[in-house]
Amino acid sequence: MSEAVSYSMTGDVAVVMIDSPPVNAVNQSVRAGLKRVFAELRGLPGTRAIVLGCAGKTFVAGADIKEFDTGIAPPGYHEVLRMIEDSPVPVVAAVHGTALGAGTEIALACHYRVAHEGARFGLPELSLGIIPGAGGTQRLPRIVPLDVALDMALTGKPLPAAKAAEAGLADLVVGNEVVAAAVAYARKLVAGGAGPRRTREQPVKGAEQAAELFAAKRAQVARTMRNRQSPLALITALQAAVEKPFDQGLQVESELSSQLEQATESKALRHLFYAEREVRKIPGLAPDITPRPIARVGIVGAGTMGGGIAMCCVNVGIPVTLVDAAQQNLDRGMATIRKNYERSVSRGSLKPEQLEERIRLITPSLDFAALADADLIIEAVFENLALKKEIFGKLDAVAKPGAILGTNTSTLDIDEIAGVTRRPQDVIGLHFFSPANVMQLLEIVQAGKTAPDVVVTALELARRIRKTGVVAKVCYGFIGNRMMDPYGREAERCVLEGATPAEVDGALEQWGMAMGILAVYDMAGVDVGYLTRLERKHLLPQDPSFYRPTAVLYEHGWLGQKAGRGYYRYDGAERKRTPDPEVIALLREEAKRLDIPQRNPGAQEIQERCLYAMINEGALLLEEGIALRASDIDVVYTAGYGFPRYRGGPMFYADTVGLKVVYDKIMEFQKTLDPQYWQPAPLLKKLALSGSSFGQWQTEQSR
Ligand code: 3H9
Repeated sequence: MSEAVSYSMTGDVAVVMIDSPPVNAVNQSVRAGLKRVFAELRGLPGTRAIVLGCAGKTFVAGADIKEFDTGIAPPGYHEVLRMIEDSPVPVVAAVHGTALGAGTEIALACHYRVAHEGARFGLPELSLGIIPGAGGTQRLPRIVPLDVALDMALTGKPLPAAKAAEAGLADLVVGNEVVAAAVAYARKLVAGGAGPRRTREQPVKGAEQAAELFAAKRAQVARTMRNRQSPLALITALQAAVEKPFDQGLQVESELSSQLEQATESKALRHLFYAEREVRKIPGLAPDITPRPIARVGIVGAGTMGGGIAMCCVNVGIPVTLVDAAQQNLDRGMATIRKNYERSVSRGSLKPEQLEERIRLITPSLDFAALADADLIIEAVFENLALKKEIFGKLDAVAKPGAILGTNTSTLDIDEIAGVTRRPQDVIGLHFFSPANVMQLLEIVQAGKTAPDVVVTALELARRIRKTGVVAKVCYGFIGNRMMDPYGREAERCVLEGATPAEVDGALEQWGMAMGILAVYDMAGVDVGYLTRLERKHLLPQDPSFYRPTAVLYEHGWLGQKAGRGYYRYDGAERKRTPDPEVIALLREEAKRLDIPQRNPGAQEIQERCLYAMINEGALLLEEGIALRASDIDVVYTAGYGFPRYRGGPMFYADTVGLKVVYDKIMEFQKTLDPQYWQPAPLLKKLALSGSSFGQWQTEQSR
């Protein structure tokens, strides 16, 4: 078996290499290997310097996340990093790829750092609900100024090599092979008489600003990272670096780290880390299926959605043909795309010549025949089945053999759409979320006859355009919108019972949703949901209160933000939402007409009704096989619906509450609320009564 850590001598410089594919994550064997090698080198006469580098595509990308579940077996991080730092000869880190988390911390324990020009240094621990736990909070502010250290650790955004050099984190940036460059650098150090430069012996940089900085960051965290504990713990640990000697600071970091590792926040975020990688693996699909090549994409519909999808493609260099029935739509669509890119240019995230290049990659056309050479055509027109069927008939006539036909429907029956073509095996749902160029999620809907390689191609497309693709099967609303239905139903019903829109949204936002659902309706357009429901009226419950508030707003033409009013008023240049007394009074009147007794359900009941209704629907989706895994639902909700990541997604959240608690509450609501809506999903009932969880169920299913 090859060793995770080995060394060789290049003259009097020892080159230590970590080789732990795929990303050199630090596990027990890496730590043990480093300990063994550094001990051996200590006793090796003639060693004048040590270079520490990594094999493969990257420097250490972090601690092995799996170890947080199993416990960190000895030797521990502190012991190993201390050995590196204590080396009597200079140790130079040779960094390429991404030094993340424990990777950056190892580099900080080295005495000097040489970085490849493409390298990046980052501390993404907060995204896992933990803080740097291998001395990062104590060593980083001794190398870079305190404000830079705080920003790096709070945002998790990696510093590119050039910026790292500016901040003092990299001593040298090179364009050639980094290990060889680090050996040359080490030789120079030795020749110049430089010895070890131990980070822990350096003073904290910028400590004089510490008090204001910490106060400002605490206030910012309270505002922007609601309900989370790791960001505040991070600030406490950095504060210890300023206020305490190194070893005591390290102790503070260790205590906070172990608390955080056990907390639900970190378990939820670690769950998502795995869930987001698991979604790419589709049970039942042979691993050797190759995706179809996608060199050109066609898009039908130059509206907000079509334009956003076009941007996703040209952003990664895929040329697009954008077709619409009316010239003015094409002109408006192209103008919007340009305006969006201009905003990026003014923010400095895009160069003007890149803007022009991207616009050049889009060919607008009024003619469906222009789609003949597209490898993938995505229909993105209004949500109307008859219209979509008509378009698919036309696409079938013009698309080349083997071209994939995607529909961006968010609710409709894709089998029916595929049925109008002679190639249902090439038809798939590609549900983008608005704004498509920003939102992370791509729901990939495999219809009854969709060929496996078409699913694989869609997943590959998601990867290329840097989105998270989640595969679902066909049903009304697929995973995301189907679960939104009962969630929104309860929110609207709470409004009729006496809560104001601001109380309903406030309860959901306080719990952690990015935006309350009623404010979301205002943003998306009140008409969108109303008209979708109108189309499937025959399938909806015979309940006059069902989604009635939205209908009332629609009838008044108060269609949300675009109309300046909906559930709220949107006045002034900022279009800030404010409660609308007229709407509240109108909804009270409506409740009276419907004979709904008035009471205020309160925040906790609003949260439980909305979330448990959503979770129950999720359990039905699992039973029906619409979602492949409970964790896929969690990815859909956190990537596409503003569900708080630190709660892990709806199904993981249900597990943390306890399925028996959720089930009992649903049974209580069955008695106190409208029983037609409070029927526990059989799977939820079974798991709750047997003391199981969605997580356990998923593990059993995959065996
Ligand atoms: C930390 O360091 C704590 C410390 O302070 C010390 C505390 C005491 N562990 O993403 P990819 C796997 S916290 C285990 O598809 P890419 C991943 O699951 C850590 N496994 O590749 C996948 O496996 P599979 C801080 C890991 O090229 C495979 O590697 N570090 C880890 O798109 C390929 O991954 C982070 O948070 C890991 N740390 O992106 C960095 N990382 O093929 C997390 C990856 O079986 N990682 N794997 O599904 C990343 O951001 C990306 O993986 C990276 C590569 C950018 C490195």
